[in-house]
Amino acid sequence: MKRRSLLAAVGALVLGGSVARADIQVTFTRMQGAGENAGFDLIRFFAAFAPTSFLGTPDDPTTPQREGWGATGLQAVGAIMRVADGSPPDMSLKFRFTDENGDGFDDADTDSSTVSVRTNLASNQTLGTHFRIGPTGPGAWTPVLVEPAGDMSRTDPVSGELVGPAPRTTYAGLKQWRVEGANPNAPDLAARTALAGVPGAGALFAVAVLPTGGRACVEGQIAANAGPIERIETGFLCIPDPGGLGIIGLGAVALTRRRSTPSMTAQSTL
Ligand SMILES: [Ca+2]
Ligand SMILES: [Ca+2]
Ligand SMILES: [Ca+2]
Repeated sequence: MKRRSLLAAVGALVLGGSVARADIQVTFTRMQGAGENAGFDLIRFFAAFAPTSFLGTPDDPTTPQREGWGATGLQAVGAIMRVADGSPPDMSLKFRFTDENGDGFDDADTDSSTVSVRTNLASNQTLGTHFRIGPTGPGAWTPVLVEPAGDMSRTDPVSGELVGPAPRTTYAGLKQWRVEGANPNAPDLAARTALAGVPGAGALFAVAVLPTGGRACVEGQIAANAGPIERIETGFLCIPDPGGLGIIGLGAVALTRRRSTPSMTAQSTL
């Protein structure tokens, strides 16, 4: 089967809302960058589940069967993001660099904590590639793994000299990276929406910034604050497909339930 017909088939399934009982529906939008991101595209990944889905419906304790999980928000993601195979060889993900820990050396803002709003038009100028669910701050977004390591600069306390490679070096020319994290105290309530499955609806959890026309792939796991961990499967397609649905700038990502677990864990494992 050609890729394009595969994509069409998956798109039809997801839009039909019946992909193997996937409660979390992942969609993306693609926008042109401006300002610092001129010459780049921003692909935003969203996750959503309907209030009436198995995930969003509470369990009725008076019945023996489980009616639903009663999840209220998106909480955790563990995923790899990469630029699609077949991209031009020099194509890589673009990160935002600012000095976040005040040591005089730029850090890679891998959670976009230095951009206040991540979904408005203005953020097209400033966002870098990142993963994040919900707000940052104490008890909020907590990445437990960022790979490659070294997104934050370290300096010698005596000499003030940089210890190890600079984040600007480590995060230059990256074609693939990985994050696992959760928002234990502030799940993103935007994920529970009647618009689940509509491109751009729900909670933003990842952004890929890459040269105009590039394609990004995200694969891994995602979970709400109750119910099973679900699997993100864009690996065999990557998006947006320039010859397929991606050409209109909107699309849907296939997502299927992989296994049932009684409760969310803060640290999902790939
Ligand atoms: Ca019940
Ligand atoms: Ca720094
Ligand atoms: Ca940051």
